[in-house]
Amino acid sequence: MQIDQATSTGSGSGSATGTDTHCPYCALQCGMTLRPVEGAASADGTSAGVEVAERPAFPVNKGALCSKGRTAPAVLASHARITRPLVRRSSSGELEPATWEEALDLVAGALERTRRLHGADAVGVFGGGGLTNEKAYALGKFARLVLGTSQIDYNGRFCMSSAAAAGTRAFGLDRGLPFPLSDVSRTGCVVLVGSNLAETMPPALRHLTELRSNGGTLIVIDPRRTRTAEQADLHLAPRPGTDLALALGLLHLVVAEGRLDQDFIDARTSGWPEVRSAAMAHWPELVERITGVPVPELRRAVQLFCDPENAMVLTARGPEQHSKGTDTVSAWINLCLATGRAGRALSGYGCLTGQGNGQGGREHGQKADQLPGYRKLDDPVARAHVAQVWGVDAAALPGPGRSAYELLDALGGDIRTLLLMGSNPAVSAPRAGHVEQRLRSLDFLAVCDVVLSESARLADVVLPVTQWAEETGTTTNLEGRVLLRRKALDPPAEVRTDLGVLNELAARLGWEKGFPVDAEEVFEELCRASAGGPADYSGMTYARVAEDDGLFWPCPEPDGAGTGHVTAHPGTPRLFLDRFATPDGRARFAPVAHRPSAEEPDEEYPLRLTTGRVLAQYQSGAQTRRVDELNAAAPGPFVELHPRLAGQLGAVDGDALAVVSRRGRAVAPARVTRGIRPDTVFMPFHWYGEGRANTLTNPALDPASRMPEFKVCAVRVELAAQAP
Ligand SMILES: Nc1nc2c(c(=O)[nH]1)N[C@H]1C(S)=C(S)[C@@H](COP(=O)(O)OP(=O)(O)OC[C@H]3O[C@@H](n4cnc5c(=O)[nH]c(N)nc54)[C@H](O)[C@@H]3O)O[C@H]1N2
Ligand SMILES: Nc1nc2c(c(=O)[nH]1)N[C@H]1C(S)=C(S)[C@@H](COP(=O)(O)OP(=O)(O)OC[C@H]3O[C@@H](n4cnc5c(=O)[nH]c(N)nc54)[C@H](O)[C@@H]3O)O[C@H]1N2
Ligand code: SF4
Ligand SMILES: [Mo]
Repeated sequence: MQIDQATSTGSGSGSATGTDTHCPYCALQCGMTLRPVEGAASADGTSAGVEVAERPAFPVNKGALCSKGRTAPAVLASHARITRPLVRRSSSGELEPATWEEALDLVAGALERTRRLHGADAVGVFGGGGLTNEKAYALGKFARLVLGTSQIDYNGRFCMSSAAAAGTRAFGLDRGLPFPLSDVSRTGCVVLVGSNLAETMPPALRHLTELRSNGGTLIVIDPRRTRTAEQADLHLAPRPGTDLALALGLLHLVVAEGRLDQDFIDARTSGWPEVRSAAMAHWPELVERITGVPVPELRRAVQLFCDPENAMVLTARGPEQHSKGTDTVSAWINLCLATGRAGRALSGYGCLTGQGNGQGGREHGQKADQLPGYRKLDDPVARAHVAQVWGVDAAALPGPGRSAYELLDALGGDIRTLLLMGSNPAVSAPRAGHVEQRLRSLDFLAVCDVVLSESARLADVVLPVTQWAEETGTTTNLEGRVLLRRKALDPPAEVRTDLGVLNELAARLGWEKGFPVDAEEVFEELCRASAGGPADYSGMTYARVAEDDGLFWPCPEPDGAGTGHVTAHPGTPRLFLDRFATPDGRARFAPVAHRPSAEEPDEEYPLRLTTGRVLAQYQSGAQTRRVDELNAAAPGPFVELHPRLAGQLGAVDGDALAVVSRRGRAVAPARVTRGIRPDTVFMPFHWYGEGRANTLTNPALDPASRMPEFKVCAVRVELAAQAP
């Protein structure tokens, strides 16, 4: 395998050879350098012949990496992955190796047949927020043009969609962080709502450590005393699903204690009077009763948040993955607006996006209601613009389709064939037992993946694709910073790129042109398609993105471009400093009130289950469960519970616990800790099998974002077996 030489941008990797690139996993998109190791790829398939070295010049992580990023090359090795197409021939019923010709013909044939027999909307497409911008763009274009289907959505719906909906509602624009992450260390107070950053983005922790050494304070809001909460000046531990009431209670105190920034409210917002009334209805004692957070702690939080000149609220999946996630984020934004902590340097609201391209993946058209450039699919102007870039009539573009869970729920019903690229819903979707059944009931399932995931195992055809280090492409990190991932080594011979797969399928379905294999060519088209949209990339090129540690969108083409006399747009690290992106430039308060979760505890199911992550596993575990070092650190699922609850069950650490919800039953060992509320249990969702957390979760959807309620459902817990 060949290492591309001399691609370093002077990042100070300390190595003459090596390729500067970015981690394949989370939204931090840590910079790293890939270097060849002696002897290149090993004959037994356990090494791909590269190792990760630090890249200290990249500002987001400054060389630091977590164990997942450091060990990512292990998944490049051939024994961890699929290296040949697989097809399920009816004669054997098993997945067997096949040629690309056979595999692609089968997929194209199934897509064509389903369209002919059942109509274009009987074909579904499911994408992922880990796909590069180019792939997300090409997948959306493939669905709308080649397949003509409206039925496309992606796993980002399960991720930050509630924050996106609330951000758009308030600011007219949704970009995870409206400022560079490094600003966090220079504000006065950071409120982290339901983020376990110490495990989910470890290198980001240094910005919080710096904040505190600069005299700032950290408030963490999490039902568990996580590693992140341990760093905090104040930890509030509400019941899962009560953040909306908590935020309203804090706003109530802000009003009651005369902490409003009336000048900011008057000058830069609209809609305050209704929100004020909603807050006044959430007095502290009521909020204590709903959330379980004592009134003195609420008062202390208001003090820490309001005393300094600047402050920030950052939300992650804790408050967002609820059937009221959008309103909950709105409540936190309301708090920022009422105190003037928005639209100013070093103050503001931000969402910590999740997946490697969680931001870009939601901008370029794989979402059910969206066209490239973060445009709306039902906006006639957007349709006309994108149709012109694609060389078709706007009337040819289908309308908006179903959201992720609704799409998965329709499999085997009116959706007969599915193309799955970049997600593993058999593990990660809510009510996963049902979703797995739906996947099995399809006429045809085609999966593009790098490994044989649990979802790929259900497929009729599996197409093996290249990984991060074997291909070039851009991602947009949690700050809205567009980055170039560079190809560092050649893939195994029989593996193709996702872009290559779409190109071949399109050609078989009559589209010889329009689906280039070259990522840079796709990026150029994506930039044109995004021109004038909210997420405008039109002033970007690969060369520009590769310089200066990336470019923040919006980055439009300057006026008079092409004349040779204009300066390129510098990108936009900080948004909203002069005006918000609403028609009148004002941020909009959203009148929201607390409501219960879709499923509250009762006699039969007396406890709340919440779910989340551990440091050493990533998402459905499809990739990280193939890395020995990570499995040693996080070998399997567990049920975290308080000693008091364990005592009631007669359980000790390591005993097998059965967690039962209205959807099903999961079994995993007990992990007893004082760091969790006694009325709540926690399970990580990285595993398949009897410990699969998503067997239990509730697919109740948020009305605005269509986000499922991953973070709370009612369960009972039983002792299944004592530890040997
Ligand atoms: N190690 C690792 N890192 C990852 C990932 C991974 O799978 N593994 N995935 C990446 C992705 S895609 C994402 S989206 C991010 C997610 O990053 P985070 O949002 O930090 O991760 P989670 O563990 O899902 O949830 C965070 C915390 O929310 C708390 N929580 C649960 N219910 C509630 C509630 O009702 N209210 C509040 N306030 N808190 C609650 C949980 O106890 C948990 O500690 O991580 C990214 N980074
Ligand atoms: N209970 C519970 N469930 C959750 C959550 C939770 O907090 N609790 N969080 C939700 C969130 S935030 C998220 S983001 C989802 C994520 O859940 P998934 O969508 O399942 O995410 P991954 O496990 O990252 O799956 C990505 C798949 O695509 C493959 N892949 C990686 N890169 C590429 C590529 O470039 N091309 C192709 N074709 N394939 C690729 C990987 O091998 C893997 O099989 O889970 C959600 N599910
Ligand atoms: S924090 Fe995220 S981007 Fe950084 S090394 Fe870990 S997984 Fe990769
Ligand atoms: Mo996510």
